[in-house]
Amino acid sequence: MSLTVVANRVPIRQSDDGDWVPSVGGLTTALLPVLRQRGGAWIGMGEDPALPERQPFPADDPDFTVRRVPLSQDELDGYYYGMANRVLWPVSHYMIQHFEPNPSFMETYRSVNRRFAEAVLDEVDRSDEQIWLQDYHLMLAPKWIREARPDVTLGHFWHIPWPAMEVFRILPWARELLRGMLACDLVGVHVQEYVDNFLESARVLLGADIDGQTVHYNGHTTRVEAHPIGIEVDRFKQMADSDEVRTKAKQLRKRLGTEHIVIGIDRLDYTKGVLSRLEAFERFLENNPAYHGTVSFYQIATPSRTKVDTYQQLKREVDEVVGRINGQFARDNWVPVNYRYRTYTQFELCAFYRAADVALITPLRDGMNVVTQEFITANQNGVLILSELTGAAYLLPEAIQVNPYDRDGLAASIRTALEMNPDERTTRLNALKSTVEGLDVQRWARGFLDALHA
Ligand code: GDG
Repeated sequence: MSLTVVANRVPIRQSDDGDWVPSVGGLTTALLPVLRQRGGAWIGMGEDPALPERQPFPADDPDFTVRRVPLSQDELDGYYYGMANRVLWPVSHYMIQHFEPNPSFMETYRSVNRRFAEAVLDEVDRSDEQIWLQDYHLMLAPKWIREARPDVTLGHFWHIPWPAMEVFRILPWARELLRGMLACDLVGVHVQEYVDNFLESARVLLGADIDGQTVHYNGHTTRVEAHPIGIEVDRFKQMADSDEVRTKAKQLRKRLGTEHIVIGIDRLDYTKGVLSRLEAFERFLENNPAYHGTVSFYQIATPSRTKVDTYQQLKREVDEVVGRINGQFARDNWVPVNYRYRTYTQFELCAFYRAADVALITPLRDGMNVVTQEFITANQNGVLILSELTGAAYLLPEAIQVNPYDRDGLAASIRTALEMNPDERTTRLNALKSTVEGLDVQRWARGFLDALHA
């Protein structure tokens, strides 16, 4: 049975010598082997104008087709920068202060989703086809695909939180968006809380019948299931154990020169809690003078959605807080906060994971958060401080769990982590490692596709 994957982005990029090669990322790694084995297509918006509209892949002996849906600047502004980034993202993360309900965003989102649906219909010709859509960019496409092809199997995986019904209904187009999703046979989310929220949204907003985790609406049935995503565990293990990463980690520890290293690694996004984390570290320094000179906090913030005003504003605020903390606490031989606003390679990230004594992963909301899993896999004896407002928190009870809005609690947890005895560190980290091994991303993809087939 062939497979069509539909995602915002395509899974390939052009290498320096002009070949099309797989891009880096969990989703690509999980799904390319399936597509290569089964054949089919991957449809995405493909921002690179060099990519032909239909690119057989691999070029020399193709197994499947990469199909680009070319978007104009106006389409990109309305569908991606508008509806996806300024409407669906903030509302799903309960951050409605960033929500901009501009009707023209929704209008463009409709037409772009229709173009994705048309591309799917153009690629799909066999009736035993499975179609798997990804994420909040594509809520309406399922409905148009279903109308034209009642026979295909349609799945959708939602990578961010599905918010509580009372928050979801803030969207002026909540019902229309839900109806789009309910054209699917299977909707996947990371954890049971999001399943329950989705079911409640369908029940209250559309009057759908709910039977267990199945929604009956308008003559169609949709199952809603939790399929928590994982990472490429083996590859991260190998990277973390490589000589390159070991050496880099040692160099980093030497360069910082402090007894303890605390890290934070995120896309610079207001949902990731970078600002409140810095403020908690500041509180930790205020409350614990004995630790001055002994702890370095290394925060990597990867540039993200830089065209959106709120992200530019956040960057300015982070710059300011970092300056304030270092201005107040730094000494000639100690800089408390090392802040980097740039992108690193995965090898470099692994060196940070490996060098760290403590990872501070404190989003204000996060669907899952896979940086958590990368740290657990790459690190050898560190402590994880994890926000209880992440999907990951449901799966990882052995982390020190914190409320990211509780500055004092977060500051206190840093001290608890630094003072945890080695046995407890090891016991907790081993338990976390065994959970993360079970979440492997290949297994996630197989699990979802098997459920879709069932
Ligand atoms: C969405 C949901 C859910 C970061 N900086 C660099 C870099 N990264 C990589 C990390 C990690 C990934 O980006 C970020 O993953 P997250 O899970 O933290 O978050 P989102 O991007 O918001 O993803 C999230 C996820 O989908 C999967 O379903 O977990 O909840 O929001 O892999 O390592 N990678 C490289 N350089 C960097 O500088 N190479």
